[in-house]
Amino acid sequence: MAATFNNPVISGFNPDPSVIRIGEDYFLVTSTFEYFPGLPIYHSKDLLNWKLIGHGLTRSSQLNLRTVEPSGGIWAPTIRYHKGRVYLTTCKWDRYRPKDDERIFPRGFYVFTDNIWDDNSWSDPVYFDNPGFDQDLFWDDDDKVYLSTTVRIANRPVGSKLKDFAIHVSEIDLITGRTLTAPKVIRASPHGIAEGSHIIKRGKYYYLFTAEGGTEAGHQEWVLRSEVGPLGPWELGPVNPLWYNGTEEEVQSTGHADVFEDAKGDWWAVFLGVRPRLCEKEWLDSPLGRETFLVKVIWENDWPIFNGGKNITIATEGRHTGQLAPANVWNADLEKSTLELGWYQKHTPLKQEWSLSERPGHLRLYGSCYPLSSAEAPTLLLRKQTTFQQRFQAVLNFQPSKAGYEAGIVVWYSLFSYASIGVTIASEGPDAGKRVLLLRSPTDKIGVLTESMYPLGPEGQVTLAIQGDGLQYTLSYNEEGKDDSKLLASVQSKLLTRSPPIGGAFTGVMFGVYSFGKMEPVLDPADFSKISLEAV
Ligand code: 6LW
Repeated sequence: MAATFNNPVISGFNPDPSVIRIGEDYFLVTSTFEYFPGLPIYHSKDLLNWKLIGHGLTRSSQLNLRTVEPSGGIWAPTIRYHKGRVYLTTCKWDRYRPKDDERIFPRGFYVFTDNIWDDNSWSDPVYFDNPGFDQDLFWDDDDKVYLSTTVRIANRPVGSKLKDFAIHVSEIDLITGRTLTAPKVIRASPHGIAEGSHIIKRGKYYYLFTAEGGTEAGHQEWVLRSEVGPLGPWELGPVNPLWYNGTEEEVQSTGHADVFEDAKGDWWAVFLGVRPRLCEKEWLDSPLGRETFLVKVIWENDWPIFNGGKNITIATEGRHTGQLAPANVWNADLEKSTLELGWYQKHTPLKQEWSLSERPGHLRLYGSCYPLSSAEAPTLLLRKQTTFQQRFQAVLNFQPSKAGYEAGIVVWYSLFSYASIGVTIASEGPDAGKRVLLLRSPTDKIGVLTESMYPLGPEGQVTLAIQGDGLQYTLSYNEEGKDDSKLLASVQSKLLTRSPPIGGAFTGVMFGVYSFGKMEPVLDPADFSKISLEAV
């Protein structure tokens, strides 16, 4: 029997993967949308075990996300390696994609480094001239560079059956990003936007991979090839889509693939997929969002076959073995003076509002004036949920001296959708002036959260916990000196992961610690210790 491994190979919110090989090392990048830092880079030696090693966009000169809506910001990247230099291309939506607004369409850019291991070595952006999203760079044998990207067809004939958004290619001057040849449509699809383009060359053929049918239930991967070059002519493969995972399968919405050769000459593809939850015969969105999958690719008559021509399942056949089980527990390292990799902020922070050195062993937050529902960057540090059954916990030391000062933990989907438990001072009601626990949870109406208060002792630390089981999250707390932990609420995961009223739903659930004051900064530090994420 062929060796099998488990998909996804990178779990939790990690869509639109793109990969390169440098010698025997593989580097993979995924999308980050409204979160900062942007473009996580994962490293692997065996394609199965991936470790986060850094990010491509870590400075506000590279990525200044202000009030961009959910799922705006940084979209599908491509990573490529050419003559010792690594390139990352992407685009930044300053708003979420406005359906018909071409006035603020992004132009895309690349950053580069000669040392992928050093986060600080990535360049500032070099902008392209062509508008579009899902940028891809291809170097031909003569070193000409081609940019492909998805944008609306400029002069689409009225009544055309082809979708309006199509893959366009231009030759560009790489140094300046300037367009040298007018964007040419190389793939327009009759059944959905053509996007997620990646061009590669194998032997005498150029291959164009595209994602079509939208990135949800209809998501598919298509292939074309050309003997001439990136400008075509392109011929459609004999089997298209390459596969299609339907809406009743354990893995769904698969597509947006990047295909590559390993150090031994075998071929593979990474792409995104989701693992919806089946609950009483209803498929519910996965709280983990779009994750990174891997399958083997073989070639027949110079056409690729993914996964032996079979649909994608969690147990996947492939030659690789040696996949390690993911670590069960992650304990935040609070002894260092810098934050570990894997913490994200919503939007680019205006300034640093945390400290790991002021109180050793504690992550100290000085909350800003932005509440969690703010369109700006609140004082909120987030980590991706990585398995369905997972518990996020932290011990909070917080003595608020004023009503409106608050600190706590959150299970987060977007500024419209989250559940939090925090310590604050009640401004009204029976506990006015006293320290209380404040619970916020989503309601049937997206964007509207309910608040409820629970009495708390005047001082002492509180352990806060949020536990997910794939379908719901329970929020609980335990006051210092008390034996039992108290359950505060259960929140259905489907309430959390609904599409926001403005913006999109391309992301996944994260857990986080936060602090904020009501229209003023919090002068009392919120000290978090024993922060952990544990599979349960
Ligand atoms: C990605 C594009 C898409 O760039 O989703 O709906 C975007 N289309 O392919 C974000 O992942």
